[in-house]
Amino acid sequence: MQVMTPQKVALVTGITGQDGKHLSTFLHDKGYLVYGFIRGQNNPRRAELEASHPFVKMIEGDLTDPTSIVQALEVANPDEVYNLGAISHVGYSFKNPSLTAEVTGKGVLNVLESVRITGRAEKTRIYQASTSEMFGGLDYNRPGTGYNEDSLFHPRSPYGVAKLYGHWTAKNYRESYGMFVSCGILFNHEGEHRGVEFVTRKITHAVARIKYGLQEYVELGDLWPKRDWGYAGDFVKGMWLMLQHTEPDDFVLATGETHSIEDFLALAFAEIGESDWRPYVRQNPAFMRPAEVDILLGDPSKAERVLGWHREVDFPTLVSRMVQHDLARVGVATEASRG
Ligand code: NAP
Ligand code: G4F
Repeated sequence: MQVMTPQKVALVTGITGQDGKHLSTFLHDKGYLVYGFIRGQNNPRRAELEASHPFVKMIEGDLTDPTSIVQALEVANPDEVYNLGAISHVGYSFKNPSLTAEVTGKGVLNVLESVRITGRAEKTRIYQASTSEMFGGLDYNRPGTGYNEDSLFHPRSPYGVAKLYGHWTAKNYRESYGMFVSCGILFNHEGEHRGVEFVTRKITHAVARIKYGLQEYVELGDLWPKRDWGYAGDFVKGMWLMLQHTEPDDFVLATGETHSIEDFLALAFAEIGESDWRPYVRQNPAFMRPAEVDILLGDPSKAERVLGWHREVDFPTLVSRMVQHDLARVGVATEASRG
């Protein structure tokens, strides 16, 4: 007689975001029933997501509204909750620090407490989307070797501060109630689903439009900061691995390499045959931040050793993939508009 294993159920907040899209596909491919927690009465991203990810069952709610989280838990009754929802743009967080604290910080408390008070503390495993922004880029912890799980935190934005509140709240629920809550301290990860408000996608989108004669240049802020940029598809696998591990814990996911925005520009423009990006870039102070994170470099050795996680996509492949994706997308749209 064949023994059927029950289908696992996941509830993903931030379903319309970059990671929500990658993760829900990954979980669906693994046989999960995926519920997506979606914000707003008439979210403009809902139709797009329904078309690209028809297998996701949507539940409306907001991370600032605990009642809606409780209701989502009652409907989905998940084995795993992935809390990806956040105001995630560092620059925007300086403009709306209070809202960022409510969503990105207190939203984490709302998720944890909702799981606890609905009697799911033992059943439901939780992934919390922590971030390398909590380190702040001041390289006094482990010069040259990269930040790891034991490095000091020194957030440099309202976003980083809110994420640190969420991170410590998650650890507190693990220690106080024995809940399975794991925090992924993820360094920057990018790809074809990245929002155009982030620097990598802003650049690749602009490169494609410049190639098709739709714009002449791109306006950016500071170009010297360095980031440890990986591919989002690799990183969502790491989130899942954290919840399959025997113990809840904190893990850094990173590539172990760091590159400047100028490095990204050079590779992106080379992809369309331009050896010099400078004629196509103008600096605009509007895109500079009151405090900058100079350099982020992560040490993923714990995740590699304990979870068997490894990134697959390297930096040049990431840039090439993003530019080619945008060239194809902008090319199709341009052909269509020209009839
Ligand atoms: P993203 O593309 O900006 O997506 C953020 C998601 O949060 C969107 O689906 C957004 O929904 C949702 N959201 C915003 N406010 C909400 C609210 N009040 N209630 C419910 N949902 C709300 O971010 P991402 O790049 O996928 O990142 C996923 C998570 O990982 C975030 O928590 C981010 O801070 C963290 N993280 C990201 C990186 C990275 O490099 N990507 C690195 C480290 C950590 P709407 O469609 O309604 O706006
Ligand atoms: O692409 P960014 O906006 O990403 P940032 O600030 O590193 O944050 C991202 O990664 C974090 C993990 O480390 C996540 F937690 C966070 O949610 C988000 O996904 O900016 C990268 C760098 C910064 O130094 C910024 O000042 O690019 C610089 N930059 C220069 N010109 C710009 C621009 N950033 C943006 N978004 N837009 C510009 O025009």
